[in-house]
Amino acid sequence: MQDNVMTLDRHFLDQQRKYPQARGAFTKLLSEIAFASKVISREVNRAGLGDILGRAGYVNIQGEHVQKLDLKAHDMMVRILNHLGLVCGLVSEEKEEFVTIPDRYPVGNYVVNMDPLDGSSNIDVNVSIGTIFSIHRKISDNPRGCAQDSLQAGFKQVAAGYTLYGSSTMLVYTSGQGVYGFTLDQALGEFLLSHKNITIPENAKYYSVNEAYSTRWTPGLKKYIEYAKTSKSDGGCGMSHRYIGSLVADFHRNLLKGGIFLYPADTSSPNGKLRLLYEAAPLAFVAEQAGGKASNGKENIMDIIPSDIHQRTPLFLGSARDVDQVVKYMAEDNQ
Ligand code: AFP
Repeated sequence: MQDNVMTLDRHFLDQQRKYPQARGAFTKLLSEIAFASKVISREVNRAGLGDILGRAGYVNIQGEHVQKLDLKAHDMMVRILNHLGLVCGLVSEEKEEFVTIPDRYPVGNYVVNMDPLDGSSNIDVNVSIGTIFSIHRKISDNPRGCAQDSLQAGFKQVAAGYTLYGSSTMLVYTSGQGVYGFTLDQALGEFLLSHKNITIPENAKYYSVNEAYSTRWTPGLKKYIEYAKTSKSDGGCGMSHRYIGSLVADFHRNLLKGGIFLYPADTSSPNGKLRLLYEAAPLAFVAEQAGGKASNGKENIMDIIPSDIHQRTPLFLGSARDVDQVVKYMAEDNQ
């Protein structure tokens, strides 16, 4: 193997060596999240075999109950995190309450907020989906953690990232020292460094929004989208529109190519659709570390102090200049 091939674990070790006081707990946690992603990736790749192996909600030929893939992804994550002794609890899109680690396992000083399989309505049609994760340090006095540990502002995250299950499986993460992307080599079963120090292009090439909802938008947002279509600021003839409807995939494209992702509030969803703790905040951390920005239209996503573990937020995310621009247009709505 070439000397410059960097596996994820080797990268984590190199990063850890920069901090002599580090004891490796955090590195181990990231490494196990990566392992869980590999397991989920394998399941996602088998998703098309649903009709042959048994559909979710039915019993398969071995007589086992077939779980929906998003619940399965949740269970895989939880099973892996339970054993580590590094995490005291977690918030998952799949569970209403803060999930504590069973008493029979030791606990540690981290909490994980996650969407185990985001974009799950895309699974049946073979469209890219992803896992999103965010890690905080425990702050409560409760030795086994509680919701307070998850309800921290985005700027308190110690690491965040996502795994995209697309034409290849890619893990992208930040721990506040830049953004790194690793592509899964299926034959080796290893994530290999493929994208070092990712920076988001300054000007957005794409705008990503569900335009079907445009009649419910505010005047300021409508004006921004017109601007996006016609802006010649980049010497071009306006931005192109790309929308998959799978947040990780839409964000990942925009991160690499330059773009802005918008999921605004509208007249029927006054707080938007996306979740602050395990969708908006982790991607905001990645975007900021890549030189981009994230806003709810008024406030920086990273500064919002959550009050509910499943809190929703409007989200404007991507190239800095364009996030600033949409915020400026939307300020007109408040005048
Ligand atoms: P599903 O998990 O129901 O597929 O929702 C995906 C998602 O949470 C996010 O990944 C997308 O960006 C967004 O919803 C798409 O929502 P719309 O279908 O309303 O555009």
